[in-house]
Amino acid sequence: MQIETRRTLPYPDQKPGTSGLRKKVKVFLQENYLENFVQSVFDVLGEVAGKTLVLGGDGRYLNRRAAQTILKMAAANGVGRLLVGQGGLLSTPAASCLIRKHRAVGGFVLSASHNPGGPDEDFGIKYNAGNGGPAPQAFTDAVYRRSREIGEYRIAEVPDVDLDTAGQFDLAGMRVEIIDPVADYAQLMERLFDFPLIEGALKSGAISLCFDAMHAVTGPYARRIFEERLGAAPGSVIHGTPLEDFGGGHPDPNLVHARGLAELMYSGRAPTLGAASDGDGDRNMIMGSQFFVTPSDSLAVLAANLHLLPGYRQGLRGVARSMPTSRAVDRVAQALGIDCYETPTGWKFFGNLLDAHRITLCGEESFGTGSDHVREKDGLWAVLCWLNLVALRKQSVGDIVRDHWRRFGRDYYSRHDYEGMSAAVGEGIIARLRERLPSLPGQRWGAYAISGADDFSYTDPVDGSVSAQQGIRIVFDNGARIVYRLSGTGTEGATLRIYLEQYEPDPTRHDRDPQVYLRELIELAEHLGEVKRRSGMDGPTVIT
Ligand code: VG1
Ligand code: CO
Repeated sequence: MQIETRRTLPYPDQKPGTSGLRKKVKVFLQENYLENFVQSVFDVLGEVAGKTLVLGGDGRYLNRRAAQTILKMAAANGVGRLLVGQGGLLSTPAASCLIRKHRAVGGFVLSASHNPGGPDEDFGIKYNAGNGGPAPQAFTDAVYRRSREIGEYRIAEVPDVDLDTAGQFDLAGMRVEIIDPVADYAQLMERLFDFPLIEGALKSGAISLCFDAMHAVTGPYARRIFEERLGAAPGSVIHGTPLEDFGGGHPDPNLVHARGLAELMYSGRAPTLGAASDGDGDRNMIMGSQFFVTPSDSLAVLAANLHLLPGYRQGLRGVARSMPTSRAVDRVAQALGIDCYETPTGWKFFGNLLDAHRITLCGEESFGTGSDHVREKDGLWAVLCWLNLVALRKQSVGDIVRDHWRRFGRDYYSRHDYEGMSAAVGEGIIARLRERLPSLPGQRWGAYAISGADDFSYTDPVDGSVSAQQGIRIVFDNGARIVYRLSGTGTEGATLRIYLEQYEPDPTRHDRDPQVYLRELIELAEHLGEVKRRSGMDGPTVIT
């Protein structure tokens, strides 16, 4: 018989974080580490006979090896059909698209997203459910429980399969389809946007684009869609070949890690639109000539303009943002008379709202934007939104955003990350803030008087589930806000994130540098959190 049941011992640390299980490659290379987690997912899933699953990843180190293991385990666990992206590749939004389109029961996405890759860096795996979105908390909790008691896993004793040739074959009774990772996704994009308009504008030179794929998974998608289909000039996509170590960089689209792109956009040679995406293709950074669009502003601008695009002509049902995302989108929702939801950090919290048709658009301050077309944030989708908008409105990116601010006011925004502190220090900072919450309201520092302070708790309006302790919120009566939380995606120590924002209605004050405008608030945030004293760090390691 080709199917083997092998004995294994549980690991204690397979608890998924904000987005799947992320660990150092070395951790994943421990005996049966991946097998245990994958079998735990199958054990929680139950009967999969005759059902379809999707598999692919961001191309990082270990992607291919892990894909081979999962293929063999899927066959041994009785999966009917497995759709695998050619080369083992699938962007996160493309995986979501495939799960929905082919009515799969779910899918495995191999990625640690924006974390670096390579033998000494990070690997990750996440399971998405039948709606195409990240498995909900109840499911990942069950997987974690199962992983702590697992005693055996099933695997088919068969040679490795050829991941690089599109086609179909049988693997120990399971039908495997190696498919073009781009085709279904590109088709979906074509339905949502005005491709003829964008194509005309790109080919005539009315607009131009530089897209930085950061040597991650979006390279093949961007080349096919922007260059081949829409006629962007050859070379518009840079760093377009996926590499196992992303060329040594962090595939994290922000001004720090996409520095080359940022320099181009602030130079005299800047194209109309500059954009970048992350390791697994769900994040986006949007820039115009001499202009950086803060992700929270991008969400608000899209909320105000989405109805202009073909896939959204019927308007928005509602919008949602993660709690630390700025309140710019709330102002648009209010003007449109639609609901605006505030959810904890992580895309899984948007799933129920999207499935229940309560929202059309949602986003996070962490360079994530998406709509009801899939159940993940979607980097290229966001870039296409902006391409379509600049082609349609015939305005620069900067002018579109400045117009928006004139209409709604500007929410100055910044996030300060303190990476690499010990877990104890990070937890200490949050614990101390939590302790002081009751005494904070009413306290005043200069122009800043605290009007409210809490530890964010979310009750899902669809299924009633409660997620507590999702971040410390401090709100001031002058429209400012500070949020503190610890990252749930890191693989070493702790990262403290401090989110800062302040509302400015006066258009004559909309042209300031956010770091300068927010200076007092930044100092206050550091002071209230006792960050320097407790961490010994001089300042943040990354500012976005
Ligand atoms: C970060 C972001 C969060 C995002 C998550 C996954 O989580 O803050 O908004 O959903 O990454 O994105 P955390 O817990 O580190 O703050 V991705 O593109 O890394 O899957
Ligand atoms: Co990502």
